[in-house]
Parts: sequence; C-alpha cells; structure tokens
Amino acid sequence: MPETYRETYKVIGMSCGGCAKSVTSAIQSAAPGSEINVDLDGKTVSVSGAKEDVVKQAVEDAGFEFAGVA
Ligand SMILES: [Cu+2]
Repeated sequence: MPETYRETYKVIGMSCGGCAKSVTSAIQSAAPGSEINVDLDGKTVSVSGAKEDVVKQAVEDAGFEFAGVA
C-alpha cells in the first residue's frame, strides 16, 4: 500500500465540528503527515497516508465507531 493511498471510511457517531476535529487530530497523531478530510453529512472520513488499521485504532480511541470502507 503506497503512502499516498487514499481511502474513505465510514465513521459512526460524528455529529458536529468538534467530533470532526477529534477524529482528525486522532488520526493525525497516529499517522503524522496523513491527510484527513471529514464529511459530516456523509459520516465519512477520507484519509491518505495512513493504513486502515491505524485509522481504525485512532477513530476508536477518539470514541467513535469505525465501520470500514465506505
Ligand atoms: Cu461533536
């Protein structure tokens, strides 16, 4: 999986900008240099530069439910 690999995941429980920020910073600290875009309406997080298991762990540590590839 190349570092620039981009994937979109479903994340359950995000309801506001604060949630988006929590998820973003959790992934960023787990995978420094990764690019994260949260879509609150679609309940998805698009990430490049981080592997799925790292994203999953960060999302769960932040208190949200990781629901796999969107
Ligand atoms: Cu929130």
